Amino acid sequence: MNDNAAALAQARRLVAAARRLTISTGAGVSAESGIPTFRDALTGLWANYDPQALATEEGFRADPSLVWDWYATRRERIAAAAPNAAHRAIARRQLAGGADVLLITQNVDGLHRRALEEAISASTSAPDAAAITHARESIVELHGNILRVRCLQGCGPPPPGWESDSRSPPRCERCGSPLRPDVVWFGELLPEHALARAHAAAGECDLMLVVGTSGQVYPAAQLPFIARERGVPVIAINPEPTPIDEVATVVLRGAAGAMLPPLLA
Ligand code: BV8
Repeated sequence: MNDNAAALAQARRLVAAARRLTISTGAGVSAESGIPTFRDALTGLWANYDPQALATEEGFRADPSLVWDWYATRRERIAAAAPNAAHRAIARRQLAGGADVLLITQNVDGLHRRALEEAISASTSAPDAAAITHARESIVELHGNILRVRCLQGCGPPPPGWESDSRSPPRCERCGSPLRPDVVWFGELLPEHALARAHAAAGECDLMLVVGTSGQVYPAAQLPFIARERGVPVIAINPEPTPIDEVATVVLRGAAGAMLPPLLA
């Protein structure tokens, strides 16, 4: 048996034995949907900009139209994209019962939610309403969601909608400030509730699956280390080596879309 086949067999045994499975995903899970990861070379206009400079409040205040346009371009790509085999394998697992699944994602593209809704609609075994509600509530978007906006001044709740085709930020109807993407920028605190749920998931799971993340961005990158310190097995899936391999019980060297369907079937 080659290394990956042996690793997959070991990982499948761990998944079969798990009762509280936490899955932590990064941009690599959306790569096969055509959504560029952060470390991919940014194409076109963005080739000259560092996402860690654009994805900041300072970057937005310095040039609101440039940053708003970057997010508008990303929203357009996401609208044209579809969940891939990795998202679908996770969504099926969320509905399958057996292990309780908590999905913690760094991704802001909403593709896990779309995959879950598609799995619910396509499900022939009609999961019961409680399982569907539980699955929908078990997706934690650590860094927000690019499809939502909020007032830059935070004067009130996010508006229900906005002119999405504007190439510069629309204004808040209450206070006139620019609207901003409802995502967590570098240098900003994560939503307290989301971070608390992620830490609880790492502290209570009996297996952690980490997929498609370079493990560079904190505090998300901390999660597998928290699990490992508790003696909980960690499975890492990535075509490239990352710091997470240091704490992984099993490393599946490959694409999420290829590895997750056989692992989670
Ligand atoms: C915070 C939303 C308190 C916006 C994002 C020094 C040391 C440690 C930490 C810090 C430090 N200085 C500053 C910090 C804190 C900072 C941080 O971690 N910086 C890093 C860069 C060092 N963190 C923060 O600011 C966080 N807030 O800590 O508040 C604080 C404040 C100030 C100072 C200290 C503390 C907020 C972080 C959230 C930022 N917002 N997104 C937007 O999207 O526009 S982050 C964004 O980038 C993503 O959400 C994601 O988190 C990250 C990208 O990481 P990945 O998802 O891993 O993607 P990446 O491209 O890196 O890698 C893709 C991987 O996929 C690769 O490994 C590749 O091999 C693999 N892959 C490719 N194809 C596939 C695949 N895998 C599987 N299948 C495939 N097909």
